[in-house]
Amino acid sequence: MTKQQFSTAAIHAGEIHDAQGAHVTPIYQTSTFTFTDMAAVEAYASGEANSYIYSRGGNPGRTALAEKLAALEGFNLIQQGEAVTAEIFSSGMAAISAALLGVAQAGDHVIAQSVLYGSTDHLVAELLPQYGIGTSRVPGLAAEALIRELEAQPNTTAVYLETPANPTMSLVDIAATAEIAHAHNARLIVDNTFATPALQRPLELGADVVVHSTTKYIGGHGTIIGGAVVSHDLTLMEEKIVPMIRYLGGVPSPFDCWLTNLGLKTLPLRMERHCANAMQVARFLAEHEGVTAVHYPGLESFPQHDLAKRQMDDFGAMIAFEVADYEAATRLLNRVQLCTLAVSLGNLDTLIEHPASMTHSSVDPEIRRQIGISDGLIRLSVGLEAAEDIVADLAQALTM
Ligand code: LCS
Repeated sequence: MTKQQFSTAAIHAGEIHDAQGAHVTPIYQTSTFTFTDMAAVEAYASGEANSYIYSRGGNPGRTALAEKLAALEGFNLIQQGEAVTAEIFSSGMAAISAALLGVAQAGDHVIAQSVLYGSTDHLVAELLPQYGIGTSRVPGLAAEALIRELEAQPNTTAVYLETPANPTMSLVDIAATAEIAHAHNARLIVDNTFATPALQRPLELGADVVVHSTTKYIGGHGTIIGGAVVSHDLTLMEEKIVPMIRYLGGVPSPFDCWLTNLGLKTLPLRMERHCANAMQVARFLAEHEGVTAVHYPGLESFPQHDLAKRQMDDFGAMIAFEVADYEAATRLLNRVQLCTLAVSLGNLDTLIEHPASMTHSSVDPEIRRQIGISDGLIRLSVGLEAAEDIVADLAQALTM
């Protein structure tokens, strides 16, 4: 694959050019769709005509976005003749819960890595067990420990991971984990929100299902909440994932799909600048005496830098770094001016936050300490401003 072909797919895949000649996929702001007569109803009911009937089940703009995202996540697989499909949800959490409930039912077991986005952590630790799905955690999904846990829990149907993980940036080897999961009849689900398909395509590395919070880089502009499930297991998609949106109803609005589709077109271009800026910011932080550690996969000092080079095309724009303690973090976060103190990530603007009090406040403090979310940990989503301006803002905020 070339970057040019990927960019072309981002712009053109899935686009609707309708009967009126609209150049850009229109917004189909309608809850229901009309049938001309009973013959059209019969054609729909028999599966002969694949028409839209009601926007919870499907909407053309949602289909367009799903096709574009599937074209990118499955870029090389599709070129090799495989089919990849996607379903778009009203939030990343709706997509993640659909994927997990689609792959694991009551009596089954899910194994997840220990570092996860706070709400995913809550879903795995608290909610799934309430519905009869057992869950356990294996730090980093380290191969030997994962195999032991799979043998101890033979009813495991899903292994779940984020890489890079929110917020510590720790990585998991997708190909190696897929192989182990498959050898134990479990599926691998990967949250690809931080990397995006522009930098990492887990399906090509052996994952069965990719999930996204499209709220982040895919939407790209901080205007929507959305999610997606993507897979080359068409039976799983049709029989397990599609019913989750149809019957649980986590449906995105036509306008949100339209905004997300528009954002996704520039993903490859944005990620180039995001990554270049992040590298400059990470190098600055690594040399600053007020910073005790920098966790960025692009730095040679990052313990999993080789893995990052192997499974990612570039290193992304999320950086975690540490200052001495809560007081030092508070000083920095009160002083930033260009960087905005806010949760979420992947926007055009640089966002900065304190995981222990914000995104990961729901994680038990003792577990937070064990998995590396210290009170001095700060998470930065490096935006598209001039890198020099981001560095200058952090430099003034870090002054003692
Ligand atoms: N997966 C990851 C890796 C995330 O970072 C988030 C949200 C989600 C899933 C959930 O997606 P949502 O339902 O919000 O679309 N992460 C957030 C964060 O770090 N700050 O605010 C939200």
